[in-house]
Amino acid sequence: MSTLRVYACGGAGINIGALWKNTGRSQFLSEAQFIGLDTSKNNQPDDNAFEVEHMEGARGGGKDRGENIKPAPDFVRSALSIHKPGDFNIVLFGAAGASGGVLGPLILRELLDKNIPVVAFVIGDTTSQKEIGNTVNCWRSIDNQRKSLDADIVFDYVLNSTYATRGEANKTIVNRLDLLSVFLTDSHEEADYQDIRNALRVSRVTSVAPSLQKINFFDSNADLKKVEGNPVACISLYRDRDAVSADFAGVAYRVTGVLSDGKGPNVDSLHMVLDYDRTVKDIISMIAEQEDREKQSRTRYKAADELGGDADDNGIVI
Ligand SMILES: Nc1nc2c(ncn2[C@@H]2O[C@H](COP(=O)(O)OP(=O)(O)OP(=O)(O)O)[C@@H](O)[C@H]2O)c(=O)[nH]1
Ligand SMILES: [Mg+2]
Repeated sequence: MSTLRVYACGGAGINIGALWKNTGRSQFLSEAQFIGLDTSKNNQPDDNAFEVEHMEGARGGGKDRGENIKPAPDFVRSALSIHKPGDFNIVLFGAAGASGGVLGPLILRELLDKNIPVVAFVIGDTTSQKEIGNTVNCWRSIDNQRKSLDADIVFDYVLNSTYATRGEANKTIVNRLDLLSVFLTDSHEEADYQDIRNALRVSRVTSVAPSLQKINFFDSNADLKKVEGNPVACISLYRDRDAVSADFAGVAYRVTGVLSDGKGPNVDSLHMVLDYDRTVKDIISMIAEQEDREKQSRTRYKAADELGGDADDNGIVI
């Protein structure tokens, strides 16, 4: 049976990693080994769900991506040498802070460089100017891994700002992680390790160019013909071997399998479909929004009014 490693980075990664481990419903969760990475000791996993490696001497990033950038690559390499990657890996991090948004892409870089199967789970936030800027720069950093390593990047992405509360966002995230874990295993009939591995690196086994590929899930109740965007690969798992069918005809790569006995959600079939490049287009719009906000901010926070008064050499007004 394959192994699953979860690298939970920064505050959001650690919070959500613990929430998933403590409340997730997937039977495949028991295969997962969690480890946290952070620059601060102020985010401990609830119920001590897993151990966290802390960057020595650091006291958090304070949403400044430059704060711990120098020691970050060595910190990541050292953590990976102690907490070895699994057969499959999930890197879970928030893009809007500093720590997760830097450590996450660095772990991706290390694993992709060694051709180790990995999925990024990214949590974005566009509430403040700093968060939108960090989210954009985190995505730029992820895309740079695609470019420099010539690798597909498979990811799931939840934008906090589209949910009314953090709790609601977290519920969606845990649900999607549960679904993801159903696919990151070699325990289903027919869909073996290399099948799943190749679905996560489609450019290595087909002629498509590497891209940032967002995961979408569909079950048998969904109208599969309504799949939007530009699907490039899919893994389809069926409850019944005779039900395997030609869903998603025309994608570059597909894997079919039969859901292992009684496991997975109570559906007739479950599909993980990778979209070729739609998220990049969304992020390009986000960059335009970011530039707009910066323009507004330059006017709004241009200069503060002065209070004046005759002061001595220390600036004290008597
Ligand atoms: N959905 C969700 N988002 C979270 C959670 N915790 C933090 N966030 C979001 O993640 C973003 C980044 O915060 P953190 O993950 O705490 O930041 P960090 O990666 O630790 O980085 P620094 O603390 O700046 O070094 C924030 O904008 C929050 O919106 C969480 O439990 N759930
Ligand atoms: Mg933090």
